[in-house]
Amino acid sequence: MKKTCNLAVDLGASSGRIIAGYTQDGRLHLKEVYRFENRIVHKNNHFCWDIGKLFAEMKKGIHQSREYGFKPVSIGVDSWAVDFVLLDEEDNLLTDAVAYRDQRTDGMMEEVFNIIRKEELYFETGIQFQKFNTIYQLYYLKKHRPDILKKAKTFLMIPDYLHFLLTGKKVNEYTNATTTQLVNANTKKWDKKILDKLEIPSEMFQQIRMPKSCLGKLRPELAEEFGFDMEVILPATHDTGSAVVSVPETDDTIYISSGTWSLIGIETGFPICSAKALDCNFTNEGGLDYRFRFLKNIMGLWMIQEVKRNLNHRYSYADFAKLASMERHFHAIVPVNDDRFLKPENMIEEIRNACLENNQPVPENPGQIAKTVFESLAFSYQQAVEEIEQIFHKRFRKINVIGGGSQNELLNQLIADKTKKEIVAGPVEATAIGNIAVQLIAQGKIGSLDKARKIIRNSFDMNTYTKTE
Ligand code: ADP
Ligand code: LRH
Repeated sequence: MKKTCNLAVDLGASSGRIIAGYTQDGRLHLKEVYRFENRIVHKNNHFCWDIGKLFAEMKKGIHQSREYGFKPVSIGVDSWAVDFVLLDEEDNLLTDAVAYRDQRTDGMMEEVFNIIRKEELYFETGIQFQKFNTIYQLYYLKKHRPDILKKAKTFLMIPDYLHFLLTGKKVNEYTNATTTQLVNANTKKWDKKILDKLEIPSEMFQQIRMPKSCLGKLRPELAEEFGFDMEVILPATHDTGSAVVSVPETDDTIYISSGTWSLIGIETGFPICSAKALDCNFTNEGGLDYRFRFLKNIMGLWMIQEVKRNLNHRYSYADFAKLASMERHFHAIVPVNDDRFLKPENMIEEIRNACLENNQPVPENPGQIAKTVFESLAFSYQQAVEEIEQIFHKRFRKINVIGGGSQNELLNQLIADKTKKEIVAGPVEATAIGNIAVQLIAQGKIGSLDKARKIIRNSFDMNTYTKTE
């Protein structure tokens, strides 16, 4: 007999995975049924995501879950934030899924500030300033492709579009919608005032729906193709929103969701839009049960992903951590959050140039390059921790590192050494776990977020690191 499960489709910028989750003996269990590489492709003069491939891979994963002996009862999709597609009146794609690293938004943020004051934008939305936020992507279209905006009838973010392909229902999920910088932090609705000022048509935005909402069953033709039907339930479709669901303790703990990006912050009950928060560029992203993720983006392991690519994938991530740990006496720090590292031609050269310009030793071999990346990230985390503690007038005892990057033992140790805090590493698949937990809450199989966090705490191994003497 097949085993009942919930499916999480977790689309990261570096890989997509379809993970089956089920509870047994009071614990949550996971089985990765399918994983594929995700990357940015060059298309029509822009860097894009291959949205057709993402859907095809997701379908493969669903088929694969049956091969593993599962009977999925529900599914939910999450992905990286800010990116979107527009549909015409016949629901055909009007745009490619242009990726946030594309240069089309260069200069757009400054132009938007000429129309809406930066402070006003922050106090309305609570969202940090990143040049690739959806608001600046849409402003680019308004300026340079008004023909597209004119034809657009529907705005859907990446998981919204995949949910639409699964069900035929068009909605904008709340947690991801907040990352557009177009949702009012107080009303939790699309901010019509901002949209009107920027002359972005507000009619193309859909109803904002909360995580845990059920979108209904699969389109009949898909149910037929799969040979079974299931519910589509909205998780926190922003991957970071799902990941933070998996942070078991939130009171005296700072989290770092460590993947392509490092998202460092805490969970709050309300948005904090103080002058200091603005000054340090912290964001207030919408979360489950109207909680907020007060955090900032740090360039993250994207840097090592690019180094790996530049070296033709000769080394694995585990190799980089090992080679770097052998470079005990090499130390160099680069300002990881500089835009120069967002999409450089060659990451290794960019890191070396930054070292030269900042009077740092220049890394010569893969171990030294990796050491520079990890040490620079740890340094940036330490700065962010200090900012958080200043903003909250409070000292936090622990840091919980979650996501793929939590497997990097060297980085975990560097964070412990720099911040002098206890580091708890895991779970690795925090995002998929959070996605599945929300489906289980929606189905009444887990009572609440707090209960889900307790179950997660008891279900997955976590490693602890403290400062070396
Ligand atoms: P995303 O969801 O953004 O694609 P992940 O959470 O999957 O990111 O994390 C990917 C990162 O995890 C990689 O860039 C890599 O640095 C790190 N990673 C993955 N496997 C290992 C490993 N075995 N050892 C150390 N680091 C790892
Ligand atoms: C991490 C993430 C992050 C966003 C970025 C675009 O995957 O969703 O929270 O800022 O991608």
